[in-house]
Amino acid sequence: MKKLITTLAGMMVLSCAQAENDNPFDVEVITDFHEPWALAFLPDGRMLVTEKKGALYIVNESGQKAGVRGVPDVDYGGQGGFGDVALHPDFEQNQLVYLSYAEAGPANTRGAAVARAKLNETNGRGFLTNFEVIWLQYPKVLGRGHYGHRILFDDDGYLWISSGDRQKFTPSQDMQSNIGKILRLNDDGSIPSDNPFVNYHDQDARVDDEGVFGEIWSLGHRNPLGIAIDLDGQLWNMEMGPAGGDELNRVMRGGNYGYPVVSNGDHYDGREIPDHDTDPSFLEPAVWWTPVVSPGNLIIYKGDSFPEWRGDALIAGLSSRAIVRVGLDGDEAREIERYDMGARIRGVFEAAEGSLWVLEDERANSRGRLLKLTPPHQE
Ligand SMILES: [Ca+2]
Repeated sequence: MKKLITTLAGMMVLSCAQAENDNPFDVEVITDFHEPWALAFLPDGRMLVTEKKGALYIVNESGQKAGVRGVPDVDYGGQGGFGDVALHPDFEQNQLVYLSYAEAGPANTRGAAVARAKLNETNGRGFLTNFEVIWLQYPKVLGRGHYGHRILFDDDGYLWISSGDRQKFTPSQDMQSNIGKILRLNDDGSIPSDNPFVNYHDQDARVDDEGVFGEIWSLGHRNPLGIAIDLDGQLWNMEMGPAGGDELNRVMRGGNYGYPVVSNGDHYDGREIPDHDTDPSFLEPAVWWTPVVSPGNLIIYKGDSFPEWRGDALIAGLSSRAIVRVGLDGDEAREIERYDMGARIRGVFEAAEGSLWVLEDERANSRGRLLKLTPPHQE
């Protein structure tokens, strides 16, 4: 009888907790990290997780971690450090992983880098070999903000990189810089011959044939922290706006999204930036937010565990401390629902079987935890 009462009391506590937080998923705390930034799933269901200070872990589904040796030196500070991790589409054959990170340059400058390396495992110990830098943010500049540096492979094997404006504003419109752009590369870092600006020097006589414009897919971005491909194969990006004006963009080949010329936010020092609707020569966001979401990353949900969410965008929210669900319909998008997570959310990631895994930020009272979200248990 005593045991039954204890169990009932436990159930009451559980149902009270659910009443406070009526999110449509169960949350399991798996483990925690120091400033985790990104997560990628290995074919066997284990995960690679980066920590911003410069560590890479292999983590199993119950939260056991093993450090991976051979990671690059990262320039940790401000928004910089270790960034994203992604697997080559043929990882099972070539064991290649792709990593982004902030790299120190001369005279206190920095820039994002993307490298690939072979992930080896011997007796449960992971280590990287064949390390090769395949992309650099150009130019390296002062400051420690707005690296962007999310990386993504599409179904055709192209490598996408989101490159933030490094808080320098005007390079987002400069075709001889890859800052403030979304870039499309081959898996070895070379430039696909069908990229939109490969022959840009022929189109614009003021530009010589030296430069990075061949990498550029779209421009006029501020700090794109999420890139994802929808069920129709369309690329979307989610970027931090300035004071107001976070943007979800349907990323079009050769598109110019207007930063810093137009934005639905304004400069932090109070100066206005004309809104998007003042200049139709730039592409407008599909959705924008003031007050901001502060995106950590973006995925498009493709699984079956949450069937109503299939095809929707899920945005990890830092200052909004939430996961934001956005419905996509052709070139239209709208926020459907927002799930309060009670912590700054750095990333949301989908496992092969459709469960969702979440990395909290580690700052203020957010604890850097790895969470697993599953459909609620039926009563
Ligand atoms: Ca504005």
